[in-house]
Order: sequence, then C-alpha cells, then structure tokens
Amino acid sequence: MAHITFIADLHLSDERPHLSDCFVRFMRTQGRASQALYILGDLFEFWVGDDEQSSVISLVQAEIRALTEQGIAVYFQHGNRDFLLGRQFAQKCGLTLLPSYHRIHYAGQAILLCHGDTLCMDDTSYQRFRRIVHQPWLQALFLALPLRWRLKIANHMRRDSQRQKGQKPADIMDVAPHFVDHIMAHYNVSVLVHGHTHRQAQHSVLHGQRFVLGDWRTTAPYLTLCDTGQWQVGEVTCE
Ligand code: LP5
Ligand code: MN
Repeated sequence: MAHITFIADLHLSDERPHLSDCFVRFMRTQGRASQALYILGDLFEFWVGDDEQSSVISLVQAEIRALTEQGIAVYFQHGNRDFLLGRQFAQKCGLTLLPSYHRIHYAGQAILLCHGDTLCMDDTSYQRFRRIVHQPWLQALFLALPLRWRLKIANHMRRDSQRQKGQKPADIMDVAPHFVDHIMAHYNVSVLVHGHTHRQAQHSVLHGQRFVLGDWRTTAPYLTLCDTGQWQVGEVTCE
C-alpha cells in the first residue's frame, strides 16, 4: 500500500557501526517501499560542516542517493545535533532540506513536522543556547575554523550537554503542552509529528494527535502514514 515514512534521532556515527548497518537495512526495505521519507533531525550524532568525510557520511549519502535516484523524495529537517548540515551534503545525494516547521498534506490530513527541540519551551537554558548557535554570524565563524578544532568543540559540547541533562528535571526536557496547542493552531493542523525527546508515543491533544518518534538504539523505530489515512508504527531490529 502507498505510504510515507518518518524517522528521527538516528544519531549515526562511526562509533556505532550497528546503527549504520541498521540504516542500510532500513533504507533498502522500508525506505525503498515508501513514496517519500522524512528524516526529522539528528540523523547524525553531530555535524560540524559539510567538508567532514567519514565512512558513515559516505554510507548515508550513498543510501539516500539510491532512493532519490529512483524518484523517492527524501526530506530532512535539522536536529539540535546536526543543524549545520548544509546544501553541499544535500546536493550530493538529492536530499531536500526543509525549514524547522514544515506542513504537509497527505491522505486528507494536515500534518506539521518538526524536530521537537523548539517545542521544549520550559528548557530555557537550551532555548537560550539554541538562539545563540543559530546566529548566522556565529555559524559562519565556526565553519571557518579548521575541521580538527570544530570536532574538538563539538565533542566538548556533547559532553557538556550530557552533564547538563543529568541535572535537569525530566519534565522540563519534554514538550510544553501549551506550546504544542499554540503551534498546531498556528499551522492549522490536526497532526504533529516530531522526535528529539526520545519518548516514543501517540498522544491525543487539543487539536488532534501528536506522534513522537523513538530514537534508534537496539531497534530502529519508524512511523508510516498510508494513503488510506492509517498511521502505523514499525521497527527494524539492529543487531
Ligand atoms: O543533544 P542532547 O540530547 O544531549 O541534549 C539536547 C540539548 N543539548 C544540545 C547540545 C548538543 O548536544 C551539542 C551538539 C553539537 C553540535 C555540533 C557543533 C556545532 C557548533 C555550532 C556553533 C555555532 O542541543 C540539551 C537539552 C536536551 O537536548 C533536551 O531537550 O536540554 O541542552 C543543553 O544541554 C544546553 C544547555 O542547557 C545550555 C548550555 C548553556 C548555554 C550557554 C550558551 C553558550 C553558547 C556557546 C556557543 C559556542
Ligand atoms: Mn534532538
């Protein structure tokens, strides 16, 4: 049956080869069977610029290209780890970059897509951090640094983030319900799909449904929407 597929939070890196294997399996089965694939951010563990080269980067590009060359559209929204992924990477594999909020219409449903970090409004220190690192001048400055320095900074930021998360109450790292209602009304949708929180679920909300995608660990969870209007959760096992 014709359908579109959504994934997020794969966090691929050379340090996690089992996830790269899983990505290949996913793309060659579920990916290939879809009319379109939406990757809602954090495809990579982190991204420091399109000039970086590694086995996992080449592998991801080849698998995306294999789909786009067959006419299957692959879309990408930036996550909080790979917001620097740019046009150069996208052009190499025919990937379409989407803005941080993107509305689609499929099977008679109006659906809003986003990574999910912008919904966590109560995590005020993260929102401050996000505003800073999304400044174009700071990004340009960062991208002008030697690759080795950028990798060092990114690794430092990752460690810092893990430490900070350990000190934050769990509920502030979830979406703010009032903001979910606001954004769904603003975009006039009855479905919201996002990742980031890693709290895979389907919630009934004021304006309809909110689907939260799970992150990839021992399984690769995905969500599909059939042209009949039916939503389904699936997963590929990552050994
Ligand atoms: O990613 P995760 O799941 O660990 O936690 C996120 C939030 N953390 C982040 C940080 C990223 O993990 C770091 C990714 C590196 C990207 C590559 C380098 C690009 C550099 C570009 C420079 C222009 O997103 C975490 C949230 C959590 O999700 C749950 O939602 O809580 O937020 C934090 O940990 C951030 C801290 O709370 C805020 C730190 C203080 C901010 C001070 C501003 C300093 C700005 C310096 C800029 C160079
Ligand atoms: Mn994220």
